[in-house]
Amino acid sequence: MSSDLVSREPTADRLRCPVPGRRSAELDRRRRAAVSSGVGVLLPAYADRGEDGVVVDVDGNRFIDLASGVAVTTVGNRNPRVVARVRDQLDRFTHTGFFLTPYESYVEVAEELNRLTPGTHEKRTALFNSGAEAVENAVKIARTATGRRGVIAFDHAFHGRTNLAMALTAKNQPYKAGFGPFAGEVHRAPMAYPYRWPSGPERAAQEAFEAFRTLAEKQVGAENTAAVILEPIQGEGGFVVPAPGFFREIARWCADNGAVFIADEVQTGMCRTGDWFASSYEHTVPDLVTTAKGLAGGLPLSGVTGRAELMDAAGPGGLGGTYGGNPLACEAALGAIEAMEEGGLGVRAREIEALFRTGLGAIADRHPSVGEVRGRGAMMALELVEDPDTRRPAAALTRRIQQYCLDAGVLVLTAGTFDNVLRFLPPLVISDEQLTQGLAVLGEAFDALA
Ligand code: PLZ
Repeated sequence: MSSDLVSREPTADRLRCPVPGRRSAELDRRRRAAVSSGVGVLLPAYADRGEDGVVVDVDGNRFIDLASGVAVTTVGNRNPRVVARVRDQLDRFTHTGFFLTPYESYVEVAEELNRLTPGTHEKRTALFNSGAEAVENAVKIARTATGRRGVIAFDHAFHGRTNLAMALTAKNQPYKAGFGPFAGEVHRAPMAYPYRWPSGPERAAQEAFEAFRTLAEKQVGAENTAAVILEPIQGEGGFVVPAPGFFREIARWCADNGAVFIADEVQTGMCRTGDWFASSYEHTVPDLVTTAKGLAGGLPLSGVTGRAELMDAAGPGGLGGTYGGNPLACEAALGAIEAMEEGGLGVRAREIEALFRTGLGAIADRHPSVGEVRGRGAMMALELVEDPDTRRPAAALTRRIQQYCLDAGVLVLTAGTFDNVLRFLPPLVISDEQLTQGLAVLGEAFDALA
């Protein structure tokens, strides 16, 4: 991006006062006395309102949103289609329990997920509340369908915070430390992480696959492997795009060996990467797909969608939960899917990628601390290093750049096993101008600190 394109709204116009303002500071005092400190808070700016690409706090500060609550408000906050459907549902009923007296919207969300997930085979869906719950249920389904127990996950993986999901998640701090013992029969294989593969990115796919195969066949045993779970782009792990071919080879190994291939699309799904699901870029049809986050426009809803013969393997009552597929959340999902389809939000995600590639590329050209620019669609990242030769992770710099952006009114998240990745995942309805302003602040942060 050339600098004359940058029409940065002066910080003073966005921020009315230093953060936290008076009202936020008061709320934060109450939080410390009332809320478990195990629930972290990145920025003590208490939300008052969400707009398309902006979050407004209770002191009137406006933050450019490059985080969308971790890929949740993909269609924006208060998307009109979501709001209209949820309002209407509020006037009808708020809960019955789908297992007790079912309702149409749940069936319709299942039909939509069956239609939108990769592959034209016969599918079924079950709905839950959170991503972690979807992951847990995908593993339950794989185990009961195969009669096997072993599950293989990868380095840098994040699959959630419940017990089995924690076992599948790779990173110790803060996700696992002190929370064991973890669910058994979980094994970990190396990830084809191109930037950090010891013998270079060209060899990552082949060598990581060989290491996976040795683990699966010699240690776990193919005949014991119920499922292999992989994110098409690792989210919390640092927006790691697997080396080309790796994802597909793993899926093929599963098909050849009777194991269930689970694509965890909780973060990548629902137009985030420019297609409905990121597995499509890998020309892969997963056996099971987990969804959550962007699915329901901000309401809690998750799903497992996949091959009918797998999804129907659990006995009636084997899958469920009191709230799974809540009627308000289902209506929200139908509204969000309409908004994505009619707003062409997949195309928009690719436009956002182009804008970011230009803006982040310009920063990378000026700053050798940017080791890599990577990602897909509206899921882009910078990996920061202390030295481009040793590739030693620059965690402290990453944190300082994030803080600079937060202080200047731009919501930016970090990620990565080494805490050295800045990640950008704005709502897909954000304006070019807001993105450009966000990128300008990021550029200033690098110029000031890197
Ligand atoms: N699978 C791929 O990205 C959630 C977590 C935020 P839940 N990622 C954001 C935090 O700090 O907890 C995630 C994911 C992938 C599963 C999950 C879990 O989804 O809805 O948070 O349970």
